[in-house]
Amino acid sequence: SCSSISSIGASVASDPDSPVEHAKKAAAFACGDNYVKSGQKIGVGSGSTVKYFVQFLRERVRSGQLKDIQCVPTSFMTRRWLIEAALPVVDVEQCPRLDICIDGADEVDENLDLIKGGGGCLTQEKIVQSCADVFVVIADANKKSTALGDKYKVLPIEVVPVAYIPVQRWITEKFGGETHLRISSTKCSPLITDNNNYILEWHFPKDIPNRDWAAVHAGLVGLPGVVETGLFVGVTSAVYFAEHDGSIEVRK
Ligand code: ABF
Repeated sequence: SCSSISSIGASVASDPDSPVEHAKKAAAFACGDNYVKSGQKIGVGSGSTVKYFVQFLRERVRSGQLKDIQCVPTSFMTRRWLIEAALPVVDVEQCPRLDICIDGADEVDENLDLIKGGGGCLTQEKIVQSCADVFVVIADANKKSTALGDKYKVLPIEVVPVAYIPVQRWITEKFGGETHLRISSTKCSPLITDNNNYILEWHFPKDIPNRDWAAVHAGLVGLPGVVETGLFVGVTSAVYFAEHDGSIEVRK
């Protein structure tokens, strides 16, 4: 490998032998075996569960079971993982139509609506998902919730830097709740996304009218300076949940 990025691999949890990590790997491989075929153009999401999906792709390509795939990453780090795995990497400029996209999530409700963006890559994730005919999620079982917000608590929103203060004001005025700027892990500066923007964390009110997340998303992206939200509503075909007893629950 010619990688010079020392942190590759850092997003897989500290103990790769834990039951949870084994379950995440099993879910990623089961999902891959069910959905991925030779010749496909594949959107590859972000996060520690998707890292196992990259491992799946590498193993199946190396064994010759999977041929002629092309992969479109949803983040800088996923792109590095794909390159390190010697998998063919393209982008949506070359491949605006994808057969499938497989990604993680921070929260999955009973309608398979999602909150994403804990890793800050929500805009590219949304673009790649929107290019794909089929979108499937792989997630740890603890991401399941009955109502969005029960688990992850905040909605990540990508915003153009110059607008972050007015957008915070508009969100509170229109929708209530509280919004904070996501700070980088150094705690000295805002987190900068792959698109050179900021992330706002919206602690939204519990009483979203009719839980109409599509309307909330539309209202938010209508605010000047908002680039994208971590709401993925009505786009998920199936979720592969990694249960901690090692089994997999598939919801469609
Ligand atoms: C991406 O990675 C996200 O949208 C979500 O924030 C996160 C999930 O990561 P993990 O699989 O590590 O829980 O898919």
